[in-house]
Amino acid sequence: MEDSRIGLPIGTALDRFIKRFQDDFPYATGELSQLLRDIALAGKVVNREVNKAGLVNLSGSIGADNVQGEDQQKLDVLANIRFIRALTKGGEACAIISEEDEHVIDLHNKGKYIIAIDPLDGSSNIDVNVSIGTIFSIYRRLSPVGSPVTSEDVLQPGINQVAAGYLLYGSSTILVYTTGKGVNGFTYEPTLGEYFLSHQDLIIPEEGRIYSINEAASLNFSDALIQYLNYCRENNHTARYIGSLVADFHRNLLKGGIYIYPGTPTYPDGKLRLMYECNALAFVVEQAGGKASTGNSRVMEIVPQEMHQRCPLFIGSKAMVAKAESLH
Ligand code: AHM
Ligand code: MG
Repeated sequence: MEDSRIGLPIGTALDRFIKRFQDDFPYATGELSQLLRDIALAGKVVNREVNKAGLVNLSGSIGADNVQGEDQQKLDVLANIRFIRALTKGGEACAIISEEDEHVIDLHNKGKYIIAIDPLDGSSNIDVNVSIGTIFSIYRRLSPVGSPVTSEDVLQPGINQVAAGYLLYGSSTILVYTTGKGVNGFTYEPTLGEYFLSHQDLIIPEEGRIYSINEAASLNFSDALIQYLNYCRENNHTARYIGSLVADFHRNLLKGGIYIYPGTPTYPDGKLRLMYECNALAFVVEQAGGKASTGNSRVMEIVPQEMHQRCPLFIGSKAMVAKAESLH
């Protein structure tokens, strides 16, 4: 069995992997490791809820809108509760930004870390048994520990992330994350209740054939984007669009491809949220050798003005994103 760059083989339990990574940092106190464990644990709980949703009346809408004006699903709300509870308990996080909460959740404690999270992404796919996911970013706070959390702590650019990743609740459940030393994926084994290293040192193919975009919106696409999509069609590419960002991203990460959610004249910043959707996947893709762009500039360099800010996204194989960018 081949060893990963970190020196652990396929099948290594997540906990052992996290511990090994922590040992690489002589002064690490284990808080980041604990946060990753907390996210993994909440992921197990959400995985269980997602799997039984059709049986226990967890499908469907709760009949209210979230801060984005979007219809909240029961599982959106439940996943939000599960993750916030898990991130609050350990005391490592001092604040949480969630897609489901209008304001920053200030935990008023001595935690060092800020978490931005989309607890359940692609929620329009819940009721139809299509893959959905959780996306998370972790930042170190800038102001002194113990003082009130400031807007500078919260509104940090993606380049400041110390860890980021996602859980994909799909045909199997997988946790993929980076701490800035490559990307690794851990498949969940439900009968053992444990994640095991299954995808080590993930590298996205530099060139790919898959393009993922909601083409129904093409009447509002820029000339540059229409030109890029024509280029894809003329060059033997293939279209795949699930409508769950995590699932579309994960497929393209493994196979090579580009995911695009553009700005349009009506919605110049597109639909996706910078702080808990775009930045996390941008960190993962860059660590895997890929690229994440707004069409003009690097996603991770944007300094957020507000926590629910949106951002156009071109993400995936480096050559494909560069080609799309070159036409803009
Ligand atoms: P959500 O956070 O409300 O689930 O919205 C984000 C989702 C992404 O997962 C997906 O890629 C996109 O919205 C699909 O949007 P559209 O239906 O406009 O193509
Ligand atoms: Mg979302």
